[in-house]
Amino acid sequence: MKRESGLSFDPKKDEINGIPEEMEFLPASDQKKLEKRSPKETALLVGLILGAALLSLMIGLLVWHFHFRPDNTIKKMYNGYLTITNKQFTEDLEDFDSEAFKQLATTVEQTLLETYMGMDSVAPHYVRSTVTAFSEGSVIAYYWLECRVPPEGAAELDEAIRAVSPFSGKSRSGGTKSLRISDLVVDSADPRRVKPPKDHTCAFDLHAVGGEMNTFSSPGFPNEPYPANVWCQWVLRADPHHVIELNFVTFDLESVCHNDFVVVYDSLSPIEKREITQRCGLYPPTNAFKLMSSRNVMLVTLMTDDDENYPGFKAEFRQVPKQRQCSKILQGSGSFSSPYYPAYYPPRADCTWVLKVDPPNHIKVMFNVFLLQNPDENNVCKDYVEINNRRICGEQPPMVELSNGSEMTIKFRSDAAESCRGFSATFEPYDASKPCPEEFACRNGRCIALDLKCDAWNDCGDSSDEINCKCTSNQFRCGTGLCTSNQWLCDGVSDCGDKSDEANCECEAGEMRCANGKCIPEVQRCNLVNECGDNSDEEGCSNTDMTVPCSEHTYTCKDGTCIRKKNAMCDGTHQCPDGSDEHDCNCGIRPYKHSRIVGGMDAEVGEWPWQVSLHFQDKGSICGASVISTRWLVSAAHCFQDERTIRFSDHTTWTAYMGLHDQHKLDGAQKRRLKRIIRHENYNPQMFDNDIALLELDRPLSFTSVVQPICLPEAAHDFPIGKNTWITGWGMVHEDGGLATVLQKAEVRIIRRRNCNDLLSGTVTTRMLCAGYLSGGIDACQGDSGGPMSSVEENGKVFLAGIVSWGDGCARKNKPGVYTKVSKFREWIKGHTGL
Ligand code: 4AZ
Repeated sequence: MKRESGLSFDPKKDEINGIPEEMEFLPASDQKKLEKRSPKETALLVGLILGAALLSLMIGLLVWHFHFRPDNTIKKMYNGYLTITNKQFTEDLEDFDSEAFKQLATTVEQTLLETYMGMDSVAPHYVRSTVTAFSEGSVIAYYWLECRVPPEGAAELDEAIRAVSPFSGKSRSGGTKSLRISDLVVDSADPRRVKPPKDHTCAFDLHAVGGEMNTFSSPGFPNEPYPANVWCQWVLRADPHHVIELNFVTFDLESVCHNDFVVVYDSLSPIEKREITQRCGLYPPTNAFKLMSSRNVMLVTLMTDDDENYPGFKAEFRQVPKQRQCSKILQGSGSFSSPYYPAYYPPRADCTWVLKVDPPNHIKVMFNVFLLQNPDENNVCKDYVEINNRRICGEQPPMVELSNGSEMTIKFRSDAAESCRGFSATFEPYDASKPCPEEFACRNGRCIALDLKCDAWNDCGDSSDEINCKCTSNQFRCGTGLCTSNQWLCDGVSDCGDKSDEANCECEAGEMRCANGKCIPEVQRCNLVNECGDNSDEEGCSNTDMTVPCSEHTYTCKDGTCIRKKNAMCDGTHQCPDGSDEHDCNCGIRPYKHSRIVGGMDAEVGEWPWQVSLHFQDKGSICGASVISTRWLVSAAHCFQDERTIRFSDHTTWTAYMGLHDQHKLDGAQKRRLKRIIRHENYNPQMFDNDIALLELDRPLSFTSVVQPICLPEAAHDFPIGKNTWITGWGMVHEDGGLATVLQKAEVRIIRRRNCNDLLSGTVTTRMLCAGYLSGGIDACQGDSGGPMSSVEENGKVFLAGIVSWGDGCARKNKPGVYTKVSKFREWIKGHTGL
């Protein structure tokens, strides 16, 4: 190996007659003695002196080289695995203390050394490789590779190492033993994720037993938090021809993944290309994740930093026989799904389904759940379903696909990393000449009632029911050719889809026109918030001073100054000179992580931790409420309005349940009685105006992962028209249906009050908010009253925008739900509770 030290010593250079030029001779003190020395002796003496000088120079150089020379190289770690095709896996290769392990590891390490040292681009930087494990198939060897390289050469080395395929197809001889090697995968490793190969602390080898469930957990679980700065790993193994199913039963780590995290690999090498998932934070039992390996090994790693240690995790795993074939021919009708659904699909899945029905019928395929990995930055699907020559990935709402004949082929592929929940689908034959008997056939395969065609609502989901319609006199023709109701013109929401219903609108007094046609309050110009959506309200602003004269569009700080940014409270940035906009912000937090699945459906445990169920006597849940502090709830006044024989206003008749998910499991909830009910003094039982009440609890609550307070909006907090918010409750699931047992959630859009009043005969006051879908179908209903309308703000904090109040029936077309506008009651709440 050649090393450039920067200094060199060449004895031939600068010498005069074999003596270095810089060498001086001492003056002779005793001429006689000198004269007595023979020339031979003198030469010997000079030679000795010279030799000693040379030796000390060499030693000095060596000492400098190894101790003091600045090392300008960095350590680079790689990990990978390779397949040895001419060896058979034996059980003792699982044990790194066994002779078999040591012998084969030495041979593989020797082979790796020869290979890397044989590569010009790698050899100068190679330090060592270490085999860490073996697994079945024939034998897979997992290893670390360590290099040292100057920083500027690191990228080149990465490239060279990634490109290594020196073994493929070739036989290499390692002394007397020869290894036939194929399938080499290697990649650079994040230095933080590098556990020294010989570090066996917090390292576990677990082999699944029969079909039994095996458990393991993070150190200390559940009695104490996991330790700081640990690097733990669990090697999970199954018998041949099996795969591993891993389920995290409890999962509670720090919420910032950069600090503490768990990574699961479809390999025994912690190689990024084989990463199934990386997780941190807190997961509710309703969002537990079950992962599958593609072979009979899996690696789980836990890394923690030096602060904020959480309880950790408990996991279960078992072996399941490997699905030999996921490809199938299916006849008539039936269902199919991604492998192991609803567990996450395994990496490297490759399935083809051929569906056949009796001709002349065609095939209708309905995907009910569709959750695949998102496409990459170039919009290319990494995992996908291929149907009708299209590759579909990511998260999709329920969708229908139609065949062109009586046979159809559907493919599913997953890559080697990052799996997801998968999909589930059903199929059936249909008569292509009459795809929807007595109904309208949407282009996307849906069937809808005939009277929904050309009603200015996108009932199909793909707008195919609103194409080629004649717009009536109360309808507007969009740029897209669709018709929309005149009343949605200029309401700040693009109903047409191309904003043509929002162009050429007159703005009201005190409003400004954005470049995209939207109207916003003039005072929102230059407030550092992009209210227009196209940033035109924030362009050309010179005045960056946030303090302005107070108005209903400004935020008032504790010190009395006002700032332009309306929704400044708890938005995560300090704007008030006194910092008061970020005080008291311990609210609107959801400790649990939730899945991406949305829609009008079951909530997850802890998804709405401020939701309260109010039980009246033994009649069960009849109203909802929201937690706003350890002692106070907010609800609707009309829930506490006496009827002829029933005293709803009597606080002793009510029980409040917090942290409740399922009405059949009251035991797990925090149960409180009411000490006091404060109905708004101006509550109007005829008009439902001022429909708000405060409930004081008999005992304070404890905040947990399923019980948390929601943030109260300031008087000037703006929930803009068109914003999507969430409503939740155990109310009736249909207008004349039964109550829900599991908490339900639905997403509704805020509607302009003027438009809402047109639909609800002018009964919507300024203390009310309208929300819903005018096409109907999604709404709050009886039993949801008093419950929260939750608005998730930009920084993820959740604010109580409204309280479920009233409506004309439930989920009817053109009859949005009406909610108490909480911001109007901020001072009233403060006056009664001090909050
Ligand atoms: C109710 O009776 C009720 N569609 C609440 C909300 C709505 C309708 C009725 C809104 O409590």
